[in-house]
Amino acid sequence: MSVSLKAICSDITTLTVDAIVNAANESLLPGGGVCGAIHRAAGPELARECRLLGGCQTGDAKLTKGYRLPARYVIHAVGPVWKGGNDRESVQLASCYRRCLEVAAANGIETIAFPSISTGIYGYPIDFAAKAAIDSVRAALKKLPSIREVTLCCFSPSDFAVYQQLLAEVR
Ligand code: AR6
Repeated sequence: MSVSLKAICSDITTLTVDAIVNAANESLLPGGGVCGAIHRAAGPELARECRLLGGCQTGDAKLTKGYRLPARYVIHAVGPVWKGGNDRESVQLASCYRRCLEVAAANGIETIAFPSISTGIYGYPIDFAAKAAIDSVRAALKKLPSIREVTLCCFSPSDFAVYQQLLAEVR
């Protein structure tokens, strides 16, 4: 069976999938952007579990429960802060997506939704970020056959258009 990879324009906290990904920071403490929205929707138990994880390095990902979210799990990924593009940002961003899918597969998660990691507060340009995201997800999925569905969840129609365009291009 082939995996479904698609982009949508939505609030990720409303999605009924096995796991949603959080665009977190290295401390894993609640922040703004999608992180703030996820913590608000999940409730205070989420921050309590995050505090026990001892942080997370940029490019890596850690799993918690989803608490009051429709999603059963949250995978907290730490994207790079954009510093102009010559500081391994693309390697670190690709690593985030790959690590989330590896953590998902290791925990029996078959359906997962990603926000556009690093493209808000961390300032990563959307077109570069979307390309790194799609390339990394496609490469990782080849090695992780248990993942059935990957949703790239955009928050703005303009970001959605960028993802749609890239997904439509020949692989
Ligand atoms: N659903 C889907 N996407 C969303 C939502 C939502 N409810 N809200 C925002 N976005 P950002 P970063 C999009 O800033 O750049 C936090 O403080 C948003 O439009 O959330 O990785 C963390 O704790 C953008 O496209 O994450 C870190 O300190 C994307 O989510 C820092 O921000 C990511 O924007 C991480 O910054």
